[in-house]
Amino acid sequence: MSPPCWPPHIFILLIISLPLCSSQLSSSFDTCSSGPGWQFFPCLPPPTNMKEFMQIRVDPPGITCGNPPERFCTLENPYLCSDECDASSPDLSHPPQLMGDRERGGLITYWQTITWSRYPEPLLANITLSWNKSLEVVDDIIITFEYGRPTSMVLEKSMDKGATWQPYQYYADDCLEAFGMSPKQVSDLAPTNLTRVICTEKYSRWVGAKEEKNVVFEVRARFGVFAGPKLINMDALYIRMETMKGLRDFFTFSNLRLRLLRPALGGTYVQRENLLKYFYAISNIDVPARCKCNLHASKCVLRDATLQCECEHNTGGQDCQRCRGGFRSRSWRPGSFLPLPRGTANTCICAVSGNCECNGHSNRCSYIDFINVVTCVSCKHNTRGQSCQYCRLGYYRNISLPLDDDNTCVECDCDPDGSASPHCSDSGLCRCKPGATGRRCDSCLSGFTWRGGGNVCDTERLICQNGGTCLDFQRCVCPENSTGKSTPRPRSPGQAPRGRPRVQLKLKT
Ligand SMILES: *[C@@H]1O[C@H](CO)[C@@H](O)[C@H](O)[C@H]1NC(C)=O
Ligand SMILES: *[C@@H]1O[C@H](CO)[C@@H](O)[C@H](O)[C@H]1NC(C)=O
Ligand SMILES: *[C@@H]1O[C@H](CO)[C@@H](O)[C@H](O)[C@H]1NC(C)=O
Ligand SMILES: *[C@@H]1O[C@H](CO)[C@@H](O)[C@H](O)[C@H]1NC(C)=O
Ligand SMILES: *[C@@H]1O[C@H](CO)[C@@H](O)[C@H](O)[C@H]1NC(C)=O
Ligand SMILES: [Ca+2]
Repeated sequence: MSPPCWPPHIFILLIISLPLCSSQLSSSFDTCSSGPGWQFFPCLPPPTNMKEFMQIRVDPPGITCGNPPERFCTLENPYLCSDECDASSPDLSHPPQLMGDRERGGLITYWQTITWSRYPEPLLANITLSWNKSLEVVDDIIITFEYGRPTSMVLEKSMDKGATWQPYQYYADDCLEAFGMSPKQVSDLAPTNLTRVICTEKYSRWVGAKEEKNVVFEVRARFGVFAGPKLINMDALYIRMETMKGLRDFFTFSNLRLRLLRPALGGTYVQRENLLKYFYAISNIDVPARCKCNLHASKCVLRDATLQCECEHNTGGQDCQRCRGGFRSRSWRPGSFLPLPRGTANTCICAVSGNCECNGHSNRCSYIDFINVVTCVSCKHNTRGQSCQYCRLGYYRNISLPLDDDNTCVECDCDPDGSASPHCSDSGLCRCKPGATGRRCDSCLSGFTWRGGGNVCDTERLICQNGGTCLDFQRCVCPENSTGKSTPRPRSPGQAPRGRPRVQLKLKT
């Protein structure tokens, strides 16, 4: 079934083998949006390499090489400075988008900066990656440097689309010297201090440019602190995600920034006579993450060039961070992984907030989880239906009045003797017995008279007294000066219907 909804225990494993959700799920796991019980499964969009969607910005202006064209050499061949960067030549330019492109045919493409020719002024560069969407990292962020990794850099993140920033991890060949921090590794972290920001020396030392190109922000190892080194016990991680303050936020970001503070040196000091071999070059940035949808969506789509959760559970907003209109009878909550393994949807529940949901005929509604439907309850003014949009049986719509008018449903008022049913058509026509006619079936077709139980009078029983005569079994025609029981008065409006004086039936007794 689609859309795919990922059961929690394959939260990580998906990234390892990226199976198709639908074929991977056993039948006991259902999708978010269809089938009984859908609302109980944790809804998560699939993990994606978010480099496909990132906006890249580099600072300061002019940091990218090639304008004007420039020669450079590499740390492996420091005296063969014949390579050239030229922004105007497609083959020799190194623009920022080459950090996020898909490389084909083994050809490595990379962004490259100007060289450190202004030494000792520091060679600084910022790379800001923006998604304009809250994301949750699900595996290691890997930045691949060509020609050596920086000896000093900071990875920062923003959770509010760039308004505020915080450090995520420090990297230096000497943490104490560069940042005044003692060097740590993720393996030094315990469950209690997993969200601590550390400085690591693991990715900054010079070991030969070809061998170690990657700078990593370790996500898998952090998950492993709870789930075990092979991430077998993911339940433990989910429980922590729910219960440990700040843990889910730690893995959440909307922007990342790399602050490159000192390039690879290829040795212990800077060779002033050959500054053309110092620069930064990044060929790839992998950001495996998923849209943060607060466990209310199983899909995330690009809409108007912005990632957007396809919210379920009556939620809305880019991150499904609020209840949809009409569903605000209790405050919004994120979905929960607990209880394992199914989690809790924390669906938003309906509330009639104005006249629109129930057409003004009810101020109560009920949400039926099972079929994901909101229904108005106790429709007034003779209405019925999911939004009180129909007339009750025995009533019909007065189409010259708006649907939300109190008098929009008019009683059919079908004649009980002339009609085959008390219900009428949408236009108010009653269904007549043979011989009867009129909207209400309260008249006789010509050639027919009221008979049987409906007869008012007849000649045999001499019901018309004082010289009155029975006309058409319907009424007594009285002599001029005579009134009385058996000389019926014309009925008054609003009483029994016109045309057949029902009251006179009493006379038979
Ligand atoms: C990089 O960003 C930081 C933080 O906003 C700022 O202080 C610094 O000046 C920026 N560096 C460059 C080279 O733009
Ligand atoms: C960022 O996302 C918001 C919310 O979806 C949207 O309104 C805005 O236009 C987006 N901004 C950019 C620059 O794409
Ligand atoms: C985290 O806590 C553990 C155990 O309490 C401790 O050994 C370790 O040094 C701490 N790590 C950091 C980075 O503070
Ligand atoms: C329908 O509504 C109009 C406008 O109020 C009214 O004039 C008319 O009598 C109504 N018709 C019925 C059958 O009640
Ligand atoms: C009614 O009129 C008839 C003749 O026209 C008369 O015989 C009779 O007495 C009158 N009855 C009454 C109650 O006035
Ligand atoms: Ca590339």
